Amino acid sequence: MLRPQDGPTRERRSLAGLWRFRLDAEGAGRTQAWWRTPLANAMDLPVPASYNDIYPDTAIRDHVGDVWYQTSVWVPTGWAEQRIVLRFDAATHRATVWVNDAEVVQHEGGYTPFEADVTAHLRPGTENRLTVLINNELSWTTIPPGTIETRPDGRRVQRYLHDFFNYAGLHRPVWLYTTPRAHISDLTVTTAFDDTTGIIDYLADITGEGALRVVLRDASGNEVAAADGAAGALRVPDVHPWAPGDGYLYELEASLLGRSGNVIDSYRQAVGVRTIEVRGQQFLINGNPFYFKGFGKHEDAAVRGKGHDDVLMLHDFALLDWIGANSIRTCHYPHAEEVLDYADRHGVVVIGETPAVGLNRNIGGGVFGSGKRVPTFSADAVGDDAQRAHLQAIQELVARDKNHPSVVMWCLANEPDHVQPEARDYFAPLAAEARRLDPTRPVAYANALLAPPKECVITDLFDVILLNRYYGWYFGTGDLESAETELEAELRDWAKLHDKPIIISEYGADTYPGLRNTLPTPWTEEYQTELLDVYHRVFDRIDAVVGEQVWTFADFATVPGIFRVDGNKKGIFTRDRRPKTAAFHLRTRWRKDQ
Ligand code: BDP
Repeated sequence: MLRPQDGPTRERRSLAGLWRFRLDAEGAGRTQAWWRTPLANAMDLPVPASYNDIYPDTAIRDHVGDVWYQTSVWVPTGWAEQRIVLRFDAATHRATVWVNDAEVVQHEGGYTPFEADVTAHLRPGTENRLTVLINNELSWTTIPPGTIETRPDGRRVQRYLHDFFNYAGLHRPVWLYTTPRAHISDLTVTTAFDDTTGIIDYLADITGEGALRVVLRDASGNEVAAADGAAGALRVPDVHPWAPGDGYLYELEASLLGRSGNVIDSYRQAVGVRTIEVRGQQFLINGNPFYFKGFGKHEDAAVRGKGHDDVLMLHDFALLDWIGANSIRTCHYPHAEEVLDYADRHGVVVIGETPAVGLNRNIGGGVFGSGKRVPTFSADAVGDDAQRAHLQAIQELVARDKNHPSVVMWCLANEPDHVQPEARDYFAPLAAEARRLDPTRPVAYANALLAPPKECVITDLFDVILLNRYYGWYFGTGDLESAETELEAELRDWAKLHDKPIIISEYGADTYPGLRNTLPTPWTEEYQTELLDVYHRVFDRIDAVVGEQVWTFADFATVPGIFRVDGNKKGIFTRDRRPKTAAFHLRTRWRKDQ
């Protein structure tokens, strides 16, 4: 799915700003057709942002159900001959959209873009009303799942098994953009090497008539290859590869040409030439073993919630660089496309994750259950509908991110039940679909410690083993000696059982900033630092370990709970991005070879 862009044949208009907003707990707006008139009794709300934390009002923060957004847009008369598209980069978790009186699109899933051709519904030269109904409910048919509890007083409360606050709203930019009527509708690029020559295979989808021509330019703007046809291969001698820490990008300009050679449409696609391969217990980028250093990371910040913000994004990347991280996992959902663009340009490696988190009735809010197993994959919990939603989430993630060189692997789920035999039937078609859609990237899921390695029924469906481990925290709290021996024994088991690379995709400890002790006791800054040391000693002794991603980059919001002190405090940075002691420690380790 192509991102909107400005260019000789296209124009883009951001709809960021203050919109009108209204809660609708009773769902009255659907029957009263609120999209037909200016939204009554509305308040201001910024887009993009989560709506939850803008006002000090629990009715908004904890709202369950429908909310309405509305704005008005002027469409210039100059757009009359163009095809006009309305695009939402994300609407969490589902949306219905009207332009003036017409419903133009519905979308399910809170973290991938969707769009509608609104040419027939917009009136150029006038002001147009744009209304969005957003619903934040999670159920056993949604990804991520959840359940709604009705309290004795009639209040509906959203429950869910994942450990981050259920922020909702228009989290990412909203665009109106134009394309010519005949246009390039999709582009797919994959890359390979023939010795020092880069090979770029491209495939364009075209709507309407026209001939396709592509030109590839290097980062200085020099043309290095060209081809004609909707599909083909470009060869670049002495190619400059994209590599971790070296985000070198070429630009592929695709032009749709009319009979006389006139340019009907043109689209520019950044291309990083690189390969990914899993060989035995190694993860190779461009044929070189790669070791992941970094974090599982949320999109989360005070006030804006999960709202995308370039200021915060840049600051986070600056901190990743400062600490010597080379990679992130986009926990626990696809992050904004701006994040991937930045990662492409700066050589940051990304594990792209779907929103399939909490598919496990034996873990709640990051906390493990009593040991008595409850089935997750069943008709009354995660069943066929959820699997269909999960499949759609995978398809939309790959469609959105397939061309990003920074994305080196798909993580299809975080901590699902991996022991229940039905997990295999659930995951086999999902892994197969991810491979079919994208044969160039490995697939994985992040494993929680529910059972010893040999009891996992799904590892062989995947290419890389991602392990989220909490020895010394949830298991053997405070006992770092046992943590060291148990972690090592378990990792050696995995390495013996499977000829696959292992990444520790989560490890860490809640740490209250400023809480210090001469003895490392849980919640202190000393304990976080020592726990990381213990894990690092073990990782360094096991060759199959090809990466360490600490949980987590920064403290983040969760539902209230006795295990959470104003949110999850496993951040190496606080929620306002100040370093805890462990940050300096990690910096020493991660920067030692740089
Ligand atoms: C893991 C989850 C993560 C949680 C973390 C924790 O993958 O989402 O936040 O534990 O408990 O189980 O801190």
